[in-house]
Amino acid sequence: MSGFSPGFRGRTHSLADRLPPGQYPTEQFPVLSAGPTPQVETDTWTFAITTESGATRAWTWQQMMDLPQQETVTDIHCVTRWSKFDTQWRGVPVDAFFEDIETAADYVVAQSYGGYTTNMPLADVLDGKAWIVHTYDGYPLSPEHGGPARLLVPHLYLWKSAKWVRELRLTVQDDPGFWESAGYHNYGDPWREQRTWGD
Ligand SMILES: Nc1nc2c(c(=O)[nH]1)N[C@H]1C(S)=C(S)[C@@H](COP(=O)(O)O)O[C@H]1N2
Ligand SMILES: [Mo]
Repeated sequence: MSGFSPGFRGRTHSLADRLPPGQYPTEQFPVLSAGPTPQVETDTWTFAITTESGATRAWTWQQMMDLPQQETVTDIHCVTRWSKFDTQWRGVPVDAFFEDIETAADYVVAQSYGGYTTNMPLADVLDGKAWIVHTYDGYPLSPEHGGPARLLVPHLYLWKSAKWVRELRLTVQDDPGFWESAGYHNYGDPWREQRTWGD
């Protein structure tokens, strides 16, 4: 033990280090939806990427499930101040859908069944930073949490994680989504507490 400074062991495992400013931890998983929960069936589900030139590539549910799947365990942070540690998801890294996509766009707008939209830099959904997830905690993702599949971008506030995701639309110009147009921060980094426009 001697040789370790006081508090060393405690600090290395401190949950406080994982809590962004202004957040509180919760074991619950609140539901936050701007409208009714759309009924999206897997047999008619498609997920598409549309480039800035209008070219579209689409995947059926089975085609999505045939892509390499990944488990991820991550903390999530909602702008309403709750954070949830160690959430477990299964899905496809967004990178896998981009293998044959030709684009020079720098931005993406995620579009959902039901009409919700949210924008972010394209770089923020690539390089292992985002997933299309269909399983939560070992069970099919429930409709109220975005099932059958949602975008998961855990390093940004959870409003960027579009539930019932239908399309990623690539844009040359940044195009604010639903909450971003209503005063939420355009980027939404929880560690810099980017909640609203002025932050
Ligand atoms: N399609 C869609 N996606 C959405 C929303 C929404 O209203 N519609 N709400 C966002 C917000 S504000 C948050 S905090 C999270 C909430 O996800 P949850 O309901 O699974 O907790 O979903 C985000 N994704
Ligand atoms: Mo939110």
